[in-house]
Amino acid sequence: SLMMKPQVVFVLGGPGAGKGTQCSKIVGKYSFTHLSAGDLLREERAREGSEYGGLIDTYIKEGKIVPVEITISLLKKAMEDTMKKDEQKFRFLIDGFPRNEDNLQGWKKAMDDNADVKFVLFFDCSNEVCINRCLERGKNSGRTDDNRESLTKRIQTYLQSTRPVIDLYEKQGKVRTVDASRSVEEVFGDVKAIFDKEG
Ligand code: UP5
Ligand code: MG
Repeated sequence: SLMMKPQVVFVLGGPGAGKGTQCSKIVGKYSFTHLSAGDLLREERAREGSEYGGLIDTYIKEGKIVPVEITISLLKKAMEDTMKKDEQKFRFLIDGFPRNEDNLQGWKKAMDDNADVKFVLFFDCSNEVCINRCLERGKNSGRTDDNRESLTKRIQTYLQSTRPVIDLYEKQGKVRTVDASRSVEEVFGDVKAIFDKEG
């Protein structure tokens, strides 16, 4: 087919590091489509008739990582739908994925031949700043995991399962790290420099 092969930037970082915030800003300036794996899972949880709603709900509250078959099917469908509507839209920011070895294997199996991962944008932020941002947001986010109990688990999962994924990409020279503990505009300054350079 004449469709372009999807180009992907994975966006990783702890809970509340600012992945979603920065992705919105990137989309405003560069031609990317933002797909947040967490948002897609929350939508699927809310969808009437979803057979995974209950499972997703439990995993999110527990800060655990949902089995990759579910996440990949949502990501794949979102990418396909985007490209079907507008074939110029083949560049994606995939936010909050891959988070563990299972995610990595699932991506390899389903997507390695179907998409190119250009680099991994890593928002580096201390656990303390991450927790405080999420607690602050939790005052009115309605997210079931923006509370101390869930946050402790989210941080634990991040350190145990997601950091090793970032380390793996680091060894391949694929990680672009940004100090995410600064203001939104300062962080975006570094992000712009990366996207201007990578094209
Ligand atoms: N904020 C942002 N940037 C700031 C800055 N520079 N200075 C001050 N404040 C800043 O930001 C968080 C809050 O901080 C906001 O209030 C923002 O205004 C402020 P946000 O941009 O939302 O950060 P983000 O990194 O996107 O935080 P998020 O909570 O979304 O990260 P998580 O990775 O925890 O959440 P996600 O939605 O990706 O995943 C949720 C759960 O879904 C996971 O725990 C897991 O259970 C499940 N999941 C899977 O199982 N598999 C997946 O593949 C993905 C998710
Ligand atoms: Mg987010």
